[in-house]
Amino acid sequence: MSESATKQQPNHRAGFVAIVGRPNAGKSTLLNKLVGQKIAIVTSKPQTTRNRIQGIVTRPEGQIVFIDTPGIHEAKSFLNKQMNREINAAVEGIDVLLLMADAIAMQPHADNLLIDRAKRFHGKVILALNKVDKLPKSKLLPILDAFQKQFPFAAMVPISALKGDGVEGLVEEILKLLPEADPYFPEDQVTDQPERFLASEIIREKAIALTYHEVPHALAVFVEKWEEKPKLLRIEATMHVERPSQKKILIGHKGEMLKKIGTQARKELETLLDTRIYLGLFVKVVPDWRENPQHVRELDWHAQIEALGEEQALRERARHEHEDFEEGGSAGADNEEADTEADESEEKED
Ligand SMILES: Nc1nc2c(ncn2[C@@H]2O[C@H](COP(=O)(O)OP(=O)(O)OP(=O)(O)O)[C@@H](O)[C@H]2O)c(=O)[nH]1
Ligand SMILES: [Mg+2]
Repeated sequence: MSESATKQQPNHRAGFVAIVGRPNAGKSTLLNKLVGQKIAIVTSKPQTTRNRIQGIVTRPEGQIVFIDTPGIHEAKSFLNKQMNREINAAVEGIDVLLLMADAIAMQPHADNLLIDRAKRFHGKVILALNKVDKLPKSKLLPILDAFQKQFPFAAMVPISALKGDGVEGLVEEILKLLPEADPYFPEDQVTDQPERFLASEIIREKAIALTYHEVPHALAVFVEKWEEKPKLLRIEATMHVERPSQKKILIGHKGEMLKKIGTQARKELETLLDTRIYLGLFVKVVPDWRENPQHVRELDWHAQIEALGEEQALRERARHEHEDFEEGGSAGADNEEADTEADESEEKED
């Protein structure tokens, strides 16, 4: 990945940085603040982020490609295991590890998980101590001191991801540690996340914020239709939950909750995508989807894009083989590529 995306400057630095921390530490909030727009959803509930997302920060001196990750947690369900795999994938091949700790929710066990991550990484690690806007000043030094004793961080930066305090200082510390390289992305690109996926995430964010109890963790959103017309973008999405009781909460009395989620999501998406939007929302019960590998995989847009790429490559190959055949050859006569998948039938509750 050394191709120049924009013109190179002398001493220009560039590299990849994963933001790792426990659930609710403020990783996605920092990513949004850094890129200057919302690319990752943020809620007050832990374990919101499920996929790794890249956020690209370009400064005259260099470019940092940040990778937001799901919070470090114990893996219980298949979904949780998949989220941990996302963290591992994010840390692979990065230049600097950015550990994020929540200054107002210090937990010894969770912090050990953080330090273990740092120890397993063979490169420079920076600590960002977040939410210092809520921390009494007298407590700051003892916390930093405790972290310094546990691991030799290359830098420790107190920040408020929410307010932006300390965030530019953090960018400077990171840039110092990156190798000299050309930028990886054009300077106006802020994320690698497809708009379709962002839309499903915004819907999920609104639904999580408006509901309670077990709904947030049991919720998955799939965009089924994406039709771009000259003056209107038509989106249809289905929210999957695990139980009829959760479906009831999402729909609400006379459909009021569903309407609220839809309106909030539509308004935000209209601003983000700068177009008028029609948003159709549906709710479906898929019992225990979090334990279903096939279903969990469908949530991963990296896997979806890869599958799409493979599908296209297969189609291309089939087309070429067909052309060869028409030109008189016998290639492709015993093509065994066509793999028929079992029909996935899901329970639908109405
Ligand atoms: N006071 C304060 N709150 C913050 C700050 N940064 C994030 N928060 C809040 O912390 C909560 C969690 O933020 P997220 O950015 O979703 O946290 P996350 O680390 O991405 O969480 P997961 O995706 O669940 O792992 C939200 O309610 C944020 O508004 C901060 O600097 N100060
Ligand atoms: Mg997050």
